[in-house]
Amino acid sequence: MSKALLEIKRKIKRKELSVGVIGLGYVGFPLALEFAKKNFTVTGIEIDRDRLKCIAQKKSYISDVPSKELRVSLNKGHFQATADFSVMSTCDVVLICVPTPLKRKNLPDISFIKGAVDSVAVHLKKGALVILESTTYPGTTEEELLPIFKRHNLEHGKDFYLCFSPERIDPGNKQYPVHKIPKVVGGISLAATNLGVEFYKIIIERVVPVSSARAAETVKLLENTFRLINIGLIDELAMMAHKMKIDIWEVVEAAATKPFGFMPFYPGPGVGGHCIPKDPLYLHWKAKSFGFHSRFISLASNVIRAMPDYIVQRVKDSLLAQGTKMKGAKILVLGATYKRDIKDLRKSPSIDVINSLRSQGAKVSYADPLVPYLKLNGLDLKAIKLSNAVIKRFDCCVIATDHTQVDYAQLLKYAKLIFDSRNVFKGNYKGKVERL
Ligand code: SAJ
Repeated sequence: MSKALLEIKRKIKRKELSVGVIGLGYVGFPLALEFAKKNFTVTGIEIDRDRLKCIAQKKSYISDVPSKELRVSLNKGHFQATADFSVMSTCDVVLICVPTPLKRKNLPDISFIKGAVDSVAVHLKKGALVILESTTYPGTTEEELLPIFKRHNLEHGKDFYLCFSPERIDPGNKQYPVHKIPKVVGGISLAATNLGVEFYKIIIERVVPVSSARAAETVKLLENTFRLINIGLIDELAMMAHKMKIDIWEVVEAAATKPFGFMPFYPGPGVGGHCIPKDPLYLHWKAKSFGFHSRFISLASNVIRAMPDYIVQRVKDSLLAQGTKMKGAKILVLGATYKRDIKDLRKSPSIDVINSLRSQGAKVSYADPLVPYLKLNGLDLKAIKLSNAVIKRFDCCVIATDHTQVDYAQLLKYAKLIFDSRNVFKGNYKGKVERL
């Protein structure tokens, strides 16, 4: 057993291990508190002043982190948050959980990762373990991060150890809290991987070592590319089934009875959020640098990207069947966020549906219990409060995201026409409800 492994085991056993977490968002903040709850000393680095202010007021801004837990860890001195990277000099393990967005032309943007690593390297404690959790393309840890440490005259395996471990946080998922989600980890060396395994075993029931950081990076991208491809497939089959007068929802439900070899995906107005639209494009971009064009990722992305306009075309056809033209039609879009009961507008296809309806001359309003206001290309929209009279006013109500707290019975009773892209109204409501 390596000296470093003996050392980390000793520190863990004595609860002397000091943990640093860069980025206190929906990934870093729950992780930081998990280690603090195990009575380790955890320091969060956060550059967002508003977040630091919330923490100073002992108020959590992430639903998976109860303020009570935050208060206890702060009061016990097991957790502190700062914008000052110099505290990294006291940390035995540093987790990097910063955003990896897309730049224009769908190019990966790892500037947040590189900035964080540069700042960490300046203050890194000798022998520290650094683990990147931010989703990124295969090769980032080895090809982009190692050179930064080298520039700071830090030698891997001596001055520090480096791993990648994909984040798998599922915000709001009570069935799978952090400690129940198996953790994949792959290091630049076996010694690094072993340290990563030892570290995550503190809080996570099952830790899965892989042969390299590159393999670990690819695991995460496979997981989310798998979702993109299958959502693209079911979106295309939904369009096909409509032509063939087959109820795609009934077909998926029946196929889902197969106890093996099938996993249900459901059609919708497109794919939003901060993971699924982006992660596969990181893989697509890296593959291209090897001269490999992933046709599946391109095709699925194109099918999905066309869904908002397809939905709008179906709404137009449904209106026409009732003798109403799209131009000037009063349309209410229900659900502005990208996913049921999640308050997140990032890349929400509902917004694309609203923009597409407006481009066809419809007068569009929206209702969403989680989103009181919407800023759309300079237009400020206020969420409509649903009532019998209000619902009656619209020529068509489009269900784009199916929040559970909406009264769909009321909608069915008072709406003239409903286009349901989420199968809220299972079954046949001829003439009143059109489904995707
Ligand atoms: N969507 C469909 N049909 C489906 C599933 C999703 O149209 O069958 C749409 C959703 O409406 C949404 C988008 O795709 O607009 C993304 O939905 P998602 O369920 O994949 O949720 P996300 O974006 O929150 O993905 C995250 C990912 N988690 C991590 O990367 C750690 C993903 O790997 C998880 O599988 C997913 O949460 C989850 O299952 O909740």
